[in-house]
Amino acid sequence: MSTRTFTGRTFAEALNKIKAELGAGAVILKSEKRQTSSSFGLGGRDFYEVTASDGKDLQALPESGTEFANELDVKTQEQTSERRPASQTYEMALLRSEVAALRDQLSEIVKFFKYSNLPAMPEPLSRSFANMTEAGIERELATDLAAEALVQLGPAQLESPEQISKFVIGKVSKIAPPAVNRPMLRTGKPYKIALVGAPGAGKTSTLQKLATDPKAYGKLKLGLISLDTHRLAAIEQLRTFARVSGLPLEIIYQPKDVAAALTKLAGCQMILIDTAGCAPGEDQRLSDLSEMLGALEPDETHLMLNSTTRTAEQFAMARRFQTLGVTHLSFSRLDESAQPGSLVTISRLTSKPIAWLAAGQDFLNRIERFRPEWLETRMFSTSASPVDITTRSEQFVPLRKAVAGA
Ligand SMILES: Nc1nc2c(ncn2[C@@H]2O[C@H](COP(=O)(O)OP(=O)(O)OP(=O)(O)O)[C@@H](O)[C@H]2O)c(=O)[nH]1
Ligand SMILES: [Mg+2]
Repeated sequence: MSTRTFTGRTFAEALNKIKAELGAGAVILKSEKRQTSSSFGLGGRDFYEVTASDGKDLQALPESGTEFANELDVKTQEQTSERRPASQTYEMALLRSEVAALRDQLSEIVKFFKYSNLPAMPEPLSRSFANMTEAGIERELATDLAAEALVQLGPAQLESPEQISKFVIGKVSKIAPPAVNRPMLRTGKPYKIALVGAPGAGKTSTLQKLATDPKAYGKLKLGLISLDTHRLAAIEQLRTFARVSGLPLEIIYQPKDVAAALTKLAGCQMILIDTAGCAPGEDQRLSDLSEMLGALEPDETHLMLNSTTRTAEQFAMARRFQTLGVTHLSFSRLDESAQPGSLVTISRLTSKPIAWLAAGQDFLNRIERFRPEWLETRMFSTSASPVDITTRSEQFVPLRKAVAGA
């Protein structure tokens, strides 16, 4: 590394000299404003003294101490792999833990500065930022999105709330993608969808909406399976629904009953599987369910989440159910949720696409596929009503019409 001091009448003049001599990769180490010595008691002239290096050995420094800490960590790990006296090994371990703590602190500091100093934003962008956070998008993500808009949109676009919301939704749809796969309808081998989740998450209601609404699976030849055999009331709830809607229902108590039930429902295009709610701490119930689902081999396993519960709780639930091979997230109670933006956070944290959104206790017109535009309406439109998630009124399947009124 070569270090030199440059002077100039202005800072820019000194900087130009540095660039010319040391190249664009130069690193400023120190700069001072000084005065030439006075002659005959008169004041001297101002000038700038700037010390810079060619930056060759300093590549890691501008990135903060994190890289230095990483490097030191690697080096200390390499050294401890050699045979060393116990006291040295202890010191190395101590040093490593201090480096790790330092690294954590540095990343917290960087985060603090990044997210507490919002860049100055044009008024429409700052309003969009407020809309995002009010709708439950985490503040850090909203800050990142606003900063990206600031850099990527032109001045005219930044004055247009519509252009900003399009930009934000474009980004959000990559972070929380809608489920794009459509069921493969094969003869003799029904497509199976299981709904899992905490007690009261909305599994059975959502299953009923999916089975009833023509925009969901209401037009398909459906069969139902219930694995929720712990409560008599749960069996009765689904039995009544199956009877009124004219759908075949199989209740499975043990994994060995799976094959027979699937044979009975072989003529269906799709089978919807209802499961028992598993609360935190009910590990046995979760592992029983895992065994049942292992035998059923669903094509999709949706984790049902109640959108009105706290994001941290939804995430804890997602972690708990990951052993069941969850493929999608579906949400209930969006009619009661003031912060639908939390969907984005959960989808991002779990890396799972969002499939269905349910909003309300009726079966018809209370379920729809997640689309990023839906979130756009909820976040940026002042007229969006929380209850009104669907607007289309397609013809209801006559066979299941009675259910809607039940
Ligand atoms: N407002 C509103 N209520 C809902 C929604 N989905 C479900 N509910 C209500 O929430 C309660 C629980 O719903 P269920 O569908 O029985 O929940 P579950 O996950 O099957 O519950 P368990 O079988 O006990 O684990 C019921 O009173 C439903 O009517 C929804 O989208 N909006
Ligand atoms: Mg249920």
